Amino acid sequence: MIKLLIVSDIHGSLYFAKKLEEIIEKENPTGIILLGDLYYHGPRNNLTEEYNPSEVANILNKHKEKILAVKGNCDAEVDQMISEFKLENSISLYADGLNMFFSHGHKFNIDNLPSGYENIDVLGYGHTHQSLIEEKNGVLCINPGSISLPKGNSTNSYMILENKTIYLKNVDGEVLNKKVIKE
Ligand SMILES: [Mn+2]
Repeated sequence: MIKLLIVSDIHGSLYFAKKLEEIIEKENPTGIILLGDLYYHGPRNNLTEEYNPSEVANILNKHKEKILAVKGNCDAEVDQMISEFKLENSISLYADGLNMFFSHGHKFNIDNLPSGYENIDVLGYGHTHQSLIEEKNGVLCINPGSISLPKGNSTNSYMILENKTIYLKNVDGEVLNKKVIKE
Protein backbone atom coordinates (compact mmCIF):
# COMPACT_ATOMS: atom_id res chain seq x y z
CA MET A 1 0.00 0.00 0.00
CA ILE A 2 1.14 3.51 -0.77
CA LYS A 3 0.76 6.66 1.26
CA LEU A 4 1.42 9.75 -0.83
CA LEU A 5 2.07 13.17 0.62
CA ILE A 6 1.14 15.76 -2.02
CA VAL A 7 2.46 19.30 -1.68
CA SER A 8 2.59 22.28 -4.02
CA ASP A 9 3.80 25.83 -4.47
CA ILE A 10 6.35 26.18 -1.68
CA HIS A 11 7.77 29.24 -3.50
CA GLY A 12 10.98 29.39 -1.48
CA SER A 13 9.45 29.61 1.99
CA LEU A 14 11.90 28.19 4.51
CA TYR A 15 9.27 28.54 7.23
CA PHE A 16 6.88 26.22 5.40
CA ALA A 17 9.66 23.93 4.18
CA LYS A 18 10.40 23.34 7.87
CA LYS A 19 6.68 22.74 8.46
CA LEU A 20 6.83 20.25 5.61
CA GLU A 21 9.64 18.41 7.38
CA GLU A 22 7.44 18.10 10.48
CA ILE A 23 4.60 16.85 8.29
CA ILE A 24 6.88 14.26 6.65
CA GLU A 25 7.97 13.10 10.11
CA LYS A 26 4.38 12.86 11.36
CA GLU A 27 2.76 11.33 8.27
CA ASN A 28 5.67 9.06 7.30
CA PRO A 29 4.56 8.76 3.65
CA THR A 30 5.93 6.15 1.23
CA GLY A 31 6.24 8.88 -1.41
CA ILE A 32 6.22 12.67 -1.66
CA ILE A 33 4.77 14.35 -4.74
CA LEU A 34 5.88 17.95 -5.27
CA LEU A 35 3.67 19.75 -7.78
CA GLY A 36 6.03 22.56 -8.75
CA ASP A 37 6.91 26.17 -7.99
CA LEU A 38 9.46 25.05 -5.44
CA TYR A 39 11.91 27.92 -4.97
CA TYR A 40 11.29 31.19 -6.80
CA HIS A 41 8.57 33.44 -5.38
CA GLY A 42 7.38 34.43 -8.86
CA PRO A 43 6.72 37.98 -10.10
CA ARG A 44 3.00 37.74 -9.33
CA ASN A 45 3.56 36.82 -5.68
CA ASN A 46 4.91 38.53 -2.59
CA LEU A 47 7.98 37.02 -0.96
CA THR A 48 6.99 34.02 1.13
CA GLU A 49 7.68 33.65 4.86
CA GLU A 50 11.44 33.34 5.51
CA TYR A 51 12.09 33.40 1.74
CA ASN A 52 15.24 31.34 1.23
CA PRO A 53 15.24 29.18 -1.93
CA SER A 54 18.63 27.52 -1.41
CA GLU A 55 17.78 26.42 2.15
CA VAL A 56 14.44 25.06 0.88
CA ALA A 57 16.43 23.04 -1.67
CA ASN A 58 18.67 21.69 1.11
CA ILE A 59 15.62 20.51 3.05
CA LEU A 60 13.96 18.92 0.01
CA ASN A 61 17.20 17.22 -1.02
CA LYS A 62 17.28 15.40 2.34
CA HIS A 63 14.12 13.61 1.23
CA LYS A 64 15.13 12.96 -2.39
CA GLU A 65 14.66 9.18 -2.08
CA LYS A 66 10.93 9.67 -1.59
CA ILE A 67 10.37 12.66 -3.88
CA LEU A 68 8.69 12.72 -7.27
CA ALA A 69 8.50 16.27 -8.58
CA VAL A 70 7.12 18.20 -11.52
CA LYS A 71 8.25 21.56 -12.85
CA GLY A 72 6.13 24.60 -12.16
CA ASN A 73 5.80 27.66 -14.37
CA CYS A 74 8.12 29.50 -11.95
CA ASP A 75 10.79 26.75 -11.99
CA ALA A 76 13.83 27.42 -14.19
CA GLU A 77 16.78 25.33 -15.39
CA VAL A 78 18.87 26.50 -12.47
CA ASP A 79 16.29 25.00 -10.09
CA GLN A 80 17.09 21.58 -11.49
CA MET A 81 20.78 22.26 -10.78
CA ILE A 82 20.20 22.73 -7.04
CA SER A 83 17.74 19.79 -6.80
CA GLU A 84 19.02 16.26 -6.23
CA PHE A 85 15.77 14.87 -7.61
CA LYS A 86 14.41 15.20 -11.14
CA LEU A 87 11.91 17.91 -12.07
CA GLU A 88 9.62 16.21 -14.60
CA ASN A 89 7.14 17.84 -16.95
CA SER A 90 4.51 15.41 -15.68
CA ILE A 91 4.31 12.15 -13.76
CA SER A 92 2.10 9.17 -14.56
CA LEU A 93 1.79 6.80 -11.65
CA TYR A 94 -0.12 3.56 -11.24
CA ALA A 95 -0.49 2.30 -7.68
CA ASP A 96 -3.17 0.67 -5.52
CA GLY A 97 -5.40 0.23 -8.58
CA LEU A 98 -5.35 3.94 -9.43
CA ASN A 99 -4.09 5.66 -12.55
CA MET A 100 -2.74 9.01 -11.50
CA PHE A 101 -1.44 11.91 -13.56
CA PHE A 102 0.39 14.79 -11.91
CA SER A 103 1.55 18.08 -13.42
CA HIS A 104 1.82 21.67 -12.24
CA GLY A 105 -1.60 22.64 -13.54
CA HIS A 106 -0.94 25.67 -15.74
CA LYS A 107 -1.63 23.40 -18.75
CA PHE A 108 -3.77 20.53 -17.46
CA ASN A 109 -6.47 21.12 -14.89
CA ILE A 110 -10.20 20.62 -14.29
CA ASP A 111 -10.98 22.95 -17.21
CA ASN A 112 -8.50 21.28 -19.55
CA LEU A 113 -8.17 17.53 -18.96
CA PRO A 114 -5.19 15.87 -20.69
CA SER A 115 -5.83 13.64 -23.70
CA GLY A 116 -6.51 10.07 -22.61
CA TYR A 117 -8.24 11.32 -19.49
CA GLU A 118 -10.70 8.43 -19.88
CA ASN A 119 -7.96 6.22 -18.43
CA ILE A 120 -7.10 8.54 -15.56
CA ASP A 121 -8.63 8.15 -12.10
CA VAL A 122 -6.85 11.04 -10.44
CA LEU A 123 -5.57 14.30 -11.97
CA GLY A 124 -3.32 16.08 -9.48
CA TYR A 125 -2.02 19.62 -9.84
CA GLY A 126 -1.22 22.82 -7.96
CA HIS A 127 -0.62 26.26 -9.53
CA THR A 128 -3.89 27.92 -8.46
CA HIS A 129 -2.92 28.01 -4.76
CA GLN A 130 -6.50 26.97 -4.07
CA SER A 131 -7.38 23.49 -2.86
CA LEU A 132 -9.79 21.34 -4.84
CA ILE A 133 -11.38 17.89 -4.71
CA GLU A 134 -13.86 17.67 -7.57
CA GLU A 135 -14.88 15.08 -10.14
CA LYS A 136 -15.10 15.92 -13.83
CA ASN A 137 -15.91 13.41 -16.59
CA GLY A 138 -15.01 10.50 -14.31
CA VAL A 139 -11.67 12.04 -13.31
CA LEU A 140 -11.11 13.11 -9.73
CA CYS A 141 -9.29 16.43 -9.89
CA ILE A 142 -7.27 17.19 -6.79
CA ASN A 143 -5.25 20.24 -5.79
CA PRO A 144 -3.51 20.50 -2.41
CA GLY A 145 -3.44 24.29 -2.61
CA SER A 146 -0.21 26.05 -1.66
CA ILE A 147 1.54 25.15 1.58
CA SER A 148 3.02 28.66 1.85
CA LEU A 149 0.92 31.08 -0.16
CA PRO A 150 -2.80 30.20 -0.17
CA LYS A 151 -5.18 32.29 -2.26
CA GLY A 152 -8.96 32.81 -2.16
CA ASN A 153 -10.67 30.83 0.61
CA SER A 154 -7.85 28.29 0.91
CA THR A 155 -5.56 27.87 3.88
CA ASN A 156 -1.96 26.59 4.05
CA SER A 157 -2.52 22.95 3.17
CA TYR A 158 -1.35 19.60 1.79
CA MET A 159 -2.90 16.29 0.79
CA ILE A 160 -2.54 12.65 1.77
CA LEU A 161 -3.60 9.86 -0.57
CA GLU A 162 -3.96 6.45 1.04
CA ASN A 163 -6.45 3.57 0.95
CA LYS A 164 -8.01 5.04 -2.21
CA THR A 165 -9.00 8.10 -0.21
CA ILE A 166 -7.79 11.66 -0.64
CA TYR A 167 -7.45 13.88 2.43
CA LEU A 168 -6.96 17.64 2.42
CA LYS A 169 -5.24 18.75 5.61
CA ASN A 170 -4.04 22.04 7.03
CA VAL A 171 -0.39 22.29 8.09
CA ASP A 172 -1.39 21.22 11.62
CA GLY A 173 -2.68 17.93 10.20
CA GLU A 174 -6.39 18.62 10.67
CA VAL A 175 -8.57 17.07 7.96
CA LEU A 176 -10.40 19.83 6.05
CA ASN A 177 -11.97 17.66 3.36
CA LYS A 178 -11.83 14.06 2.16
CA LYS A 179 -13.20 11.86 -0.57
CA VAL A 180 -13.07 8.17 -1.42
CA ILE A 181 -11.58 7.99 -4.92
CA LYS A 182 -12.91 4.70 -6.17
CA GLU A 183 -15.07 2.07 -4.48
MN1 LIG B 1 2.64 28.97 -7.79
